[in-house]
Amino acid sequence: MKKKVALITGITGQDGSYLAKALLKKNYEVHGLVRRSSVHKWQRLKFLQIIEKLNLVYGEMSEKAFIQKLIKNLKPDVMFNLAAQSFVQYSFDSPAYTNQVNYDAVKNMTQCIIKNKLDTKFYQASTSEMFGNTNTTFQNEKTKFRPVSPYADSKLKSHMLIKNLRKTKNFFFCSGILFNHESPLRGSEFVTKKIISTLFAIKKGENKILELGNIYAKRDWGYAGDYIKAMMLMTESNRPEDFVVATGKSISVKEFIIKACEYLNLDIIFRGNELNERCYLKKNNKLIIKINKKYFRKKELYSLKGDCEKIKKTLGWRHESSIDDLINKMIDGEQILRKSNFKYI
Ligand code: NAP
Ligand code: F7E
Repeated sequence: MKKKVALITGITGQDGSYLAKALLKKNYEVHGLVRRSSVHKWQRLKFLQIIEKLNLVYGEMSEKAFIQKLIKNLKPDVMFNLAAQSFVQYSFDSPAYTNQVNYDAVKNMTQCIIKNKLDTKFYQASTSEMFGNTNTTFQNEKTKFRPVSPYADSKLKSHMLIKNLRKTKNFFFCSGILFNHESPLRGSEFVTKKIISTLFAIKKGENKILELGNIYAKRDWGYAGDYIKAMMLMTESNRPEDFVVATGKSISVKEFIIKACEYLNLDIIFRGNELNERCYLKKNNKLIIKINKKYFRKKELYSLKGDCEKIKKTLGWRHESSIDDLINKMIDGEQILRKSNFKYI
């Protein structure tokens, strides 16, 4: 039987690499777009031992003609658009670039599918950031969007484009509104990875201080492996729809730290408040965490908690890993990554 062809943009990222592995396991022919850089940044693909099984092509998301030619020639059965300038904080300083990668490229790709009447199922990586600061405890597909960052603005534009094109043009375009999902392969600037890798180093006796911004922000953190399954279910379905993907539980950055320290057996105490809040090891009063203004955002999204009843009922998806499982996986993963000499540079 002919293999199904999948195209992943952002294949070198956290989600792209796990998704590529999962699709290969399902016997897909997997193609991936990678951008050129002066050093290869394919560490995740190497770590997952899948590089040789992939068809990788160099390209830049903002090159309209190139991207359209790639899709037109390959005619993938399914396409996962995961490439993005995905770091919220960076988007405040680079809004135009963020919009180019996160929105203009989506316009170009969907235009190509429509113009060439392709049967390609198109998955768009939407995000809980689009909700912004809502006044609802839980956010679902019906919640009003109030984005607070250029990243969220760009993603919301793509989300609405996908919704409108699905309605008016009748193509298989869908979006997953994914809440934060993490893993040992999470990018090093995101808060969970930053916390786990620094605390792990401190546990190993390294002399490090973790510097953070707003530790009272709350997020609904899930395990990336579970969220990849949701993306696949959405594209395997017969009907294109948008779905919220979340765990339904939310904790603060500070609570995440406390849980990680429990798992690492680090006995800690917090003292002080606001910019002077600090965290010490109880046994020797050693400072291990302090607040640094530079990690605060121009506008903060204070709290998110997802209601994913729709995907549970419609596609039977549910998360398997709890927040505690996620933290355990990230800490155990840190050990494995260190042993295999995994580095992001
Ligand atoms: P990630 O680790 O930051 O990966 C982003 C990917 O996009 C990388 O492969 C990156 O390439 C690629 N990319 C960025 N700019 C590009 C450009 N101009 N041209 C070509 N490729 C480019 O992100 P992730 O966490 O896997 O997230 C995947 C997608 O889901 C993103 O669209 C993100 O916005 C969205 N999302 C993520 C979460 C989450 O919690 N993880 C939640 C909701 C939505 P390099 O490796 O070369 O940098
Ligand atoms: O921040 C606070 C920060 O950068 C989480 C992306 O995948 O998920 C991610 O976006 C929270 C924020 O993730 C630091 O202010 C405190 O409130 O890990 P983050 P994010 O901004 O939620 C969404 C769903 C996406 O779509 C995005 O692509 O933690 N925080 N101190 C900090 N954050 C960072 N990065 N660094 C700190 O030192």
